[in-house]
Amino acid sequence: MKILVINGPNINLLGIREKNIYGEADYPALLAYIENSAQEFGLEVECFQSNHEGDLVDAIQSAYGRVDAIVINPAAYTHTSIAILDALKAVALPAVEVHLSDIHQREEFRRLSYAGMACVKTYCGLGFAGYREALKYLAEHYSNRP
Ligand code: CA2
Repeated sequence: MKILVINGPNINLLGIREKNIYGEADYPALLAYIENSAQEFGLEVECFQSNHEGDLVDAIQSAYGRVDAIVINPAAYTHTSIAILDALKAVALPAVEVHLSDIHQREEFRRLSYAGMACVKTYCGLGFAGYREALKYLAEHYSNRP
């Protein structure tokens, strides 16, 4: 089973500021963590990060017919992007939403997730472990499906 893991704007800056919210570890450490988690569940992963909304839409479209599922942290576009929501609906692959922080315990504007409306599951507030949970969920619920 192959999974596309998509991260949105500023996730590449992890570990340099706001460590109280997002933790100490940097983006390369997140990539290593995702790769280790994928191996644990016998999954193949491809990771993509962009600061640009259209590139994230292109990445979601590129998943169609090529991968089996998506894990996505759209970062700030979570709360604004109907384009990302529509792309997730269009490809109609099982998608799991991940947020490092608990978006429900922060500013009011972070509570609304458009992307989440097209996702089968959301993990938030677990830090890196949210990505592991997302991969585990997909392995348990969607592997061995045609
Ligand atoms: O908690 C999450 O994973 C978020 O998706 C992270 C986004 C934020 O806009 C969402 O509301 C929740 C922010 C991405 C990382 O931002 C940084 C800010 C400062 C330093 C490093 C990264």
